[in-house]
Amino acid sequence: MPENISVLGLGLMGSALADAFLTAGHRVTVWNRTPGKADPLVAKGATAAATPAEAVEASPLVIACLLDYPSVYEVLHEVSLAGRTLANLTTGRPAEAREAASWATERGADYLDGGIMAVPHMIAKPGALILYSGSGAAFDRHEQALAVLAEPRYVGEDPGMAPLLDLAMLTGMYGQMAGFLEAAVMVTSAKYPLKEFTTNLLIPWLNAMAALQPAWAEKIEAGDHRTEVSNLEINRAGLENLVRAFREQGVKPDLLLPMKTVIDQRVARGLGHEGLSGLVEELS
Ligand code: FVH
Repeated sequence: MPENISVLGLGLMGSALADAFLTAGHRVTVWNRTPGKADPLVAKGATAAATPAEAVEASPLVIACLLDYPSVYEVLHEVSLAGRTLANLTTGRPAEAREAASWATERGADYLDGGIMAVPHMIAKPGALILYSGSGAAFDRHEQALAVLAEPRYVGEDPGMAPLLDLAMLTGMYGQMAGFLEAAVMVTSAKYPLKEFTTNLLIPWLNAMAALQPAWAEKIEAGDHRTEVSNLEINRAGLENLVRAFREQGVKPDLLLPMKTVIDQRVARGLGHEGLSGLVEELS
């Protein structure tokens, strides 16, 4: 069933979201600070609102996809949100999401916060995921429309949960990227072909390690850091060896050093018998 949906913010992501709604047959109203960005969407059937208030007035579901939370307040501070669902897909921190939820609720809106786990060209394609948290009733009401953008995954009433999980997933990505970059510098320092290393050696190894992570998660949840694989003392020696090897190759292990620091701390506390999962206690 076609629905009225408004999209505030037509940057790369907001435009992709509006485009996906249009392609799915919804009646889409768009607004952007710089009006020209609405033109390609208007050519496809969207209505351009002259003001944010006009866009909010047009639809029960209002998507905000702006630079940051201050820009969301800047756009909506004088607009009545009564009876609307505000789905804020702007990237932010959990505390910002909770504050925005109170702010929107005080103005009469149901609030959903969203974490987009995709880049613009992935929107409306398999593999794209958007995490939502906040009003469960609003999510149920709009789930079908939101599913046009990406798989919608509701993660709870706490509005901060979607951004928190978004940031946790990005953390995993940055950790993996740090490992890849360090591996790359080591491999290229020896003039070994990096693509061949990445495809045939690194990726299968990382996949095998990733398969162990659910078991690690169970141990962390249980606070049980015993290991039958390799304890922190062994890992401390392993990282010491890695750092020396990097320096002997004439390259820097700088992205690995923070991990070594935390392992050293844990071992210095006399907990070298634990597995790597024990490091979460040092970080808590
Ligand atoms: N692009 C991506 O891959 C990521 C994927 C994960 C989620 N992010 C987040 O999505 C938000 C928007 O990102 P974007 O890629 O669309 O960003 P831009 O193309 O730079 O567009 C920014 C829009 O925000 C408008 N804007 C900025 N400041 C203000 C303001 N003070 N008042 C009103 N609007 C403002 C800007 O308008 P204009 O410059 O065209 O006039 C754009 O519409 C973001 O949170 C990502 O982290 C995307």
